[in-house]
Amino acid sequence: MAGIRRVLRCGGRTLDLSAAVVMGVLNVTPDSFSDGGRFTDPSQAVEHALRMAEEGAAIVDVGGESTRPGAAPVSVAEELDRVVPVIERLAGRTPAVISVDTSKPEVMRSAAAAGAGMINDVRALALPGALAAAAATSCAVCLMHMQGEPATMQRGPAYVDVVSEVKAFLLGRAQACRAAGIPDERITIDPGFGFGKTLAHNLELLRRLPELAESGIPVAVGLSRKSAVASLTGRLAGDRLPGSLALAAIAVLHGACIVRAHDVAATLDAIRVAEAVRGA
Ligand code: 8Y7
Repeated sequence: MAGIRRVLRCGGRTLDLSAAVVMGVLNVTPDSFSDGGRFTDPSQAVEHALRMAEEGAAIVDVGGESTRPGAAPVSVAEELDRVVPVIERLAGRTPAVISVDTSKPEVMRSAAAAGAGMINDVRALALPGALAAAAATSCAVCLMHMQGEPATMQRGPAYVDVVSEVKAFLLGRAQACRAAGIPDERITIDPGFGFGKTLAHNLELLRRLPELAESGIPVAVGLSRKSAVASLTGRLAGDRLPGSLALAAIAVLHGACIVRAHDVAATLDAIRVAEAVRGA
């Protein structure tokens, strides 16, 4: 894993990625599919975020737009209304980096002004104005791959070689970020498990994750409670933790250094085990 960058600049904070970290999921949507971590009341959302930070989350990812397959789009006003009050109340109350899960330039700007240090975009800053909006902040960015759009992405996703296509897309977006003035120290990439991918695609991406990691750009993954876990274990939504932990451990063993997860303490344990096996 030589050549892996070890720091990430997130606004005023610098994250040390020499050991993998957890990004805790905070959904402030009324319709997110996985029940745990869904909060519509801002003070409850803040409490949950602080709890995740106490459990060891280095990042808390605040999302106001559901990207579940088939989810309805959310207006800019509605999304701002959901995430900004939470970010404002969290800022200064936690050492964790506050991430905003959004694709909208207006939300990126307002979230950064409210104290966010990271922008997590499932559309990899591809919406008009998003690249410039992110560049104008000092936030880190997480560029995620998705084939299609949430409403239709699980209808027959297809690739010739899923790993090389995802990798080429992400490296292209990283290059677009650099061209827009976002330095390497602020860029991370994510293959987007479950976003326009069959179970076979997800498994191949996980098996060949070292090919993404060898780019030298820090790799983030989100596998927590996803349908891949249900497919592999036959479990219902509330019973996906063991499968999620196994996938998190494998991802870290294969070079991931940010793990987006709902269950922070348990995921950190899995990461520590995987880090020990991987070696320094
Ligand atoms: C991911 C994500 C979701 C992921 C990154 C869910 C917002 C679906 N998944 N962001 N967001 N990576 N970077 O299951 O895999 O949480 S939403």
